[in-house]
Amino acid sequence: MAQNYYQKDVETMPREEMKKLQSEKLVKQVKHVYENVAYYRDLMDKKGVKPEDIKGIDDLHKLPFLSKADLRDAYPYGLLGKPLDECVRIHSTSGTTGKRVVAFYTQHDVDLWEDCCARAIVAAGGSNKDVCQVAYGYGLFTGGAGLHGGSHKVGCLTLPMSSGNTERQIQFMMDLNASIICCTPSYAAYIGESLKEQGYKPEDIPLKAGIFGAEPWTEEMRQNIQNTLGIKAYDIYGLTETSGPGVAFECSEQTGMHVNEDHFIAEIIDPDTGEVLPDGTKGELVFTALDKEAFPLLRYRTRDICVLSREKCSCGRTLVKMAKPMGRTDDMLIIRGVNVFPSQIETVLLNQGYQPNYQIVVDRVNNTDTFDVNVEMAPEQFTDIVSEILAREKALAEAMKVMLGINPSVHLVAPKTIARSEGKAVRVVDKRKLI
Ligand code: DLL
Repeated sequence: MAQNYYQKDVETMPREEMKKLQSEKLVKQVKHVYENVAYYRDLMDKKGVKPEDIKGIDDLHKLPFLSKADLRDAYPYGLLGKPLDECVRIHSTSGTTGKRVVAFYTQHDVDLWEDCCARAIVAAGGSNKDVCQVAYGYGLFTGGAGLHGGSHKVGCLTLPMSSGNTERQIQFMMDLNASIICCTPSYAAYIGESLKEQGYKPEDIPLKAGIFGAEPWTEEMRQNIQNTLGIKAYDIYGLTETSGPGVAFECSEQTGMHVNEDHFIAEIIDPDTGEVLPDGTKGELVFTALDKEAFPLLRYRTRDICVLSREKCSCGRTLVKMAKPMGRTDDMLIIRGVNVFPSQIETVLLNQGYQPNYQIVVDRVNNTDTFDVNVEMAPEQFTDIVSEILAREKALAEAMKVMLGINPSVHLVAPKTIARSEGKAVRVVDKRKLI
């Protein structure tokens, strides 16, 4: 397959050259941060590190980490690297946990961020011949603005739909021949479901590709979306703290996301000790932003659990690849002493022919954890025969037991009874107040 790049020189840059570029940028960025961000200067001083100690990326490990707690401490202006009159934009995290993060951007920051999103769109086959439907939320959330900007840069005809109003999404998609859609994977699955209900077959749908991210999704979910919409589904990763989507993006190989290493250095660390782990080892993902001016985070701990790989990619990009995040250091549920990731439940459901419409409800009764999984039946799976429902619930619970090591109570519920999400799906309701 012919490969398309948005910025070929950096996307295919030889490793040694990339290391040199990163080193040069890091030295400059550390100086910028030390001189302009008092909060981080204090952290460096406490660790006894001076900007002169950082001579290149081999010295990166000497720098202190920055965490979400620091962002909270410094809220809202404490990490600003530029005066407010040089900033042109604010975005904020939808916050998977805790208090919102507020991020600032100069025009230069917006520009580079949009380049990163443009790389993702081009890698998914996008060009100025495409109509790109942006169905991530617009507003404080970074999804809409990021992909919108990227779509403009590529020259796509941009449909700024924002999320929600599924009927209108479908009408515009069909009438205006949208060929690329950008939204959360759960919303893509929902749009697919709605199209199917309206009698559309994959071959009737003009889409050819989707760029999905902002929440965990499994390979099974990818297959599911690809089949219902008749598209190639590409993953995209990012977080508000690092500008938004586009820190990493998938190419035609669909085996992990290339990190835009000219702008971000990725590290994997042991979340308990902070020790840097070698490529191929699972740990917490840490990013250093090399070019960000207004909100220039160094060694930011994402809490995402991930693996990096430097295996050669058939797309020709030399950028390191990150696997799909495998959970978070903080979203992992511990139920009756067992670690449970929502993605494991999703894998079981999709393997057993269910849609990924489910909700995990955890509670504590008489000092014992309860663990319920409500699973929606698709219309064609629906039955009201009690013995049939009980047998299916039992089969699902057994499959989850094999995957997790503990037994949930599975409840099959009628089609369309679990609230749909236009943004990130609420997969877990944890009623145990453990903290
Ligand atoms: O979710 C930015 C984004 C928008 C990414 C659109 C991709 C597409 P936040 O709201 O700050 O930013 O949430 C960031 O979401 O630390 C991950 O835990 C999770 N996340 C983001 N992308 C993915 C992905 C946006 N592709 C947090 N797979 C991150 C799994 C993801 N998790």
